[in-house]
Formats: sequence, structure tokens, C-alpha cells
Amino acid sequence: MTNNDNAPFSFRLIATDGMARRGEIRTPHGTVRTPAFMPVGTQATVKAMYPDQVRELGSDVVLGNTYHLMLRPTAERVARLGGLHKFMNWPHTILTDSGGFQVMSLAQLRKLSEKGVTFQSHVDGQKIEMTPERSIEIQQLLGSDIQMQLDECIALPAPREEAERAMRLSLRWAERSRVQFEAMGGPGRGQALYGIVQGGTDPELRLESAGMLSQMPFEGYSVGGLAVGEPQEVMLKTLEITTPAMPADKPRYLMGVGTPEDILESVARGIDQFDCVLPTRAGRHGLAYTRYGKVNLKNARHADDPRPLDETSPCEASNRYSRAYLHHLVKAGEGLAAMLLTWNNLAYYQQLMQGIRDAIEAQTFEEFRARTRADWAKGDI
Ligand code: PRF
Repeated sequence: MTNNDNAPFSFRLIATDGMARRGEIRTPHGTVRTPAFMPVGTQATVKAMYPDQVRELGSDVVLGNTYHLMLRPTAERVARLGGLHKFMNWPHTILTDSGGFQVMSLAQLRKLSEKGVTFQSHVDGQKIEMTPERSIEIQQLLGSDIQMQLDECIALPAPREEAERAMRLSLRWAERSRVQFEAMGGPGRGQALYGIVQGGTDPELRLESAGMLSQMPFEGYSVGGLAVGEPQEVMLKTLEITTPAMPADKPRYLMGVGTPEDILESVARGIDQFDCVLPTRAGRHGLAYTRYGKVNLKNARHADDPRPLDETSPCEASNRYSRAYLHHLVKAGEGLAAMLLTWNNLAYYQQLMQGIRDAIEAQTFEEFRARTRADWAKGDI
């Protein structure tokens, strides 16, 4: 285990293949191999998984949420108990989202102003104010290694004026976040703060946002505001325009994405980091991801099927339990269904990431991409 307190945050590129990048992020809590998939641990837990299991599947970093943890158990309590790594028994790297996106999707009675956003807690109805400064303060209390600026993410499709307003507000919040992060000594502790590119699907707005953020001294750069209602091809087109305008020597993180196909295609467009609830949430809803695509275990066609999900997978959840048994567990609403399917799904996602990383290093990413897509197209048999 690496736990090198105060080692500076760093990123280095190991290989590139086309636009695809193989790299390594170092934080005080370890090394993150990129392209990386970061399982979502919203409430200080990757749901239905033990931390050691998450790690063994090949996760170098998990994501935590400012919004949820500030409401319960509160950032101050986590800090008193020694920080989020200790609290959740995850001694490896932690990235936290700033809360802006979650306020927009979960909170009630939101009011947005230049200063920040006020909302009513979905836990106890309390009125809360979130500003760029407060978001950094919370992420510092949690002790997060990789922190995000507060931003405004709008739903798509949206009028250009709306995308422009939110993009410019996010730029001003980026500056305030950076000032607070430095005032709180983040860089000195080896922590990172990422700026978030916004701008909807408008190429000019995306270029302006990426250009302005690139002039600010962030340790990494996120692409926000995508996978929020637009078709996949629109997301990929937007990425094609955006990533070349982001610093090549800093990590690039596509927030909240996505399906295995979204990830493969976004790596091909220069993205290094991903997070998504899909493998964990789908697992709790009876859906398995495999080499041959999605398997819906609620479907009665699995009731008599003695085959495992994927006998070639090294993961026990994928190779040791019959589809008939998994179908039964899902139908009976058993907790083990969520555990096994989440395990299978995270194993598949991390195998995909390892395949991507190996292929970029071997300069065979295009072959890997074609082969992986062909397997998905075969469908589950
Ligand atoms: N901003 C933040 N978090 C996010 C997003 C965003 O735009 C998205 C959009 N896909 C997911 N998570 N701060």
C-alpha cells in the first residue's frame, strides 16, 4: 500500500496511440493507472461491495460525493473521525465531486445566484447554502485527493444562451474555487483540484471554456455537462472538439460516463478518467455487463440456464454462479443478487479498462476497439 503523505500530485503519459492515452496519476494515496474507471461510492460506500473487493477488481480510485456526505454524516464529523479514507476503510485515492451536479439533480427548492446555490436538504429539509468556497472546504474536510470545482451542469438540449450563462458562471466559480483551494493549502498537501469544462454542445462555447480553464493552474481538467440527455453521437462530437483544446500534459476526466461503449469511444477521443453509477446501479437492478453485452437476469429465459454469465472471466461472480441461480436471486429480491451482479459488473468494467490500457501500450488500440465492439455486437447467446 502506498501512503505517501504530502507527495505532490503528478501525472505522466506513458504511451499514446492515436488520441488514446495511457498514463499514471500519483496522489498521496497511491498510483492511478489511466485510462481509469472510478467506481461511485456516493455515501462513502461502493454499494453492495467490500472495499477490499473493489480494490482487488483493479480500482485505483473511488469517487465520493460532497453533496451526500455534507448532509450525512456531515464533512465535519468525517474530519473528526480522521477523514474519508479512514472512515470508509479505503486507503487508496479518493476523488470527490463538488456537489453542483447533485444539487441540480437531487435537491429541492434550489436557488442559483452568483454567490452559489441554496437548496433544501433531501435528508431533513434543512436549508443549505453551497458556494464554490464551501464546496472546497467540505472536500478538504473529507481529505479528498482529487477535488472538483463547483460548476453548473444544465440538462440538454438547452438554448445556447442558457449554456453560455452556465458556462461563464462555472468559469467564475472555477477561479473562486482555485483561490480557496490554494488558501486552504491543497497543493502543499499533494492534493489536486480540477476545473470543469462546460458549454453544452456548442463548439464555440466548449472551446472558450476549455481555453479559459487551461490558463488557470489546475492539476487536471474535467469535461462536465455531457451524458445529460443528448444522443451518444452528439456527446462524442463534442468531445472531439473539446479534448484537443485541453492541456495535453494534464489528466482529462469525463464526468458521469458511461456505458462500456461510451468509455471505449471516449478513450479514443483522449479521455483518461471516468466515473459512472451504471455498473453498480444496474447490478442492483438485475442487469449484468459481460464481454458479449448486457444480460437482463430478470428475464424468464434464464430460469433454467445452468451456464454462468461468462465462463472465461476470472471473476467468481461471473464464472461460478448459474444464470438460473442469479435469475432466482433477482426475482426473490435477495441481497446476494445485488452483491454478485455488482461484483460481476465492476469486474467487467475493470477488465475493459485493463484491456484498453494494455492495448494503448502495445500500440494496438484500434484492433482492441474493433474486437471489443465485434464481441458486443455478437450479443448474449
Ligand atoms: N458536473 C459535475 N459533476 C458531474 C457532471 C457535471 O457536469 C456530470 C455530467 N455528466 C456528472 N457529474 N460537477
